[in-house]
Amino acid sequence: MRIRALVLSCAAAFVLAACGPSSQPPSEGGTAPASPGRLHIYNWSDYVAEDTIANFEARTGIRVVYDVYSENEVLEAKLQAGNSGYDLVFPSLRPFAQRQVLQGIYAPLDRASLPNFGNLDTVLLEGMRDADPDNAHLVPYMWGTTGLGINVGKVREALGEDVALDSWSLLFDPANAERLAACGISVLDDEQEAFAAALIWLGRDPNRTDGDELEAVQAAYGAVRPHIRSFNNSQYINELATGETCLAMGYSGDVAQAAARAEEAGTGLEIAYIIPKEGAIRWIDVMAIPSDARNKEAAHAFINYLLEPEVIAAVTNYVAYANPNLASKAFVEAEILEDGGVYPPDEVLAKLVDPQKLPDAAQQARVRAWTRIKSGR
Ligand code: SPD
Repeated sequence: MRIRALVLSCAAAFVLAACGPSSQPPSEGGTAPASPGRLHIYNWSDYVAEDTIANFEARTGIRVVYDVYSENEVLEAKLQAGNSGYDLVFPSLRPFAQRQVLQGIYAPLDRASLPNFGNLDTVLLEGMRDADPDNAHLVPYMWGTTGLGINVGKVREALGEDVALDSWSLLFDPANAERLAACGISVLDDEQEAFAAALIWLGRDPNRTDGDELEAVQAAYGAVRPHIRSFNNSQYINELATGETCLAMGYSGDVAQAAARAEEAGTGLEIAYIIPKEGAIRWIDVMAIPSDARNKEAAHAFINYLLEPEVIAAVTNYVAYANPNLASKAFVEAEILEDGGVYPPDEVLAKLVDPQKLPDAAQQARVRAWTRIKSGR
């Protein structure tokens, strides 16, 4: 996958326009009957290169059963129920993996089986230690941001040629949303991301819960809810690529993949990714081995394989997400390394916020409010 970076007129907004391949084959939410000698993996959809799994199988002889999901909550429900059948999973660090470590859901890593662990960025590892003391259970896989995917032509057609494509106002200003409704607006069905986007747009701290944040977020979405066509975490990739949606709250690499699919299909659509000037969430997804995994040895072998610089660089080149493997940078395509939507420059990094684990009651209140917001009540 080759990613081309275009910096928009606004200094804080970055665009990904891309050309290249597309989706992963496995079905979503499959069950995983445990089977010794096989490795059962449960990962986000659209999150490995086309040959990542096949190359591992060819090299090791281990058969991989690979299922995908598009919501942390789906993974968490399976892990908390126990006996998920999975040997390796990929939760987001905060609050999910952090909470799951506290719940004893993960086995400690056997560092002796991970000789490639030293390739990881020690600054990022240090920053994970409050969630996973001594980095004992979690290995960072990819990180990214949550911003806006934009069909540049259609948005300009609706809002004017000179519209600044640089702000959450494209979504939250009711006048904009009303004019974009006809070409299609989608929002992530992810309460953490949805709350953070609205609070950041309002100039507030997305991790605060002690004020009127619930009311403020409900009011922000209430004003634009009639103009939002759908809430989803993975269909928006194709919807952007085919022109069904013109504005999507989305994950950085997923929007780049939409741009790639549009270009590959010869649609002539320009799909851009922006990190809004007001700021955005920066998240980290990690690898972890459930305590009840049957094939921990193969899980370690797969993690160590993904820690190989050339292997993880190939994933980044394909999915357009940044990886935390410093040694891999030599193998990441220059266009991706230089793309501010994938590896944001310092002035943009300074505007990114790491989500924090919220107090339980506040978290539950957000989940309930999000359900109300989506239903339009
Ligand atoms: N297609 C891969 C998407 C990965 C997104 N993970 C981050 C979720 C943070 N809420």
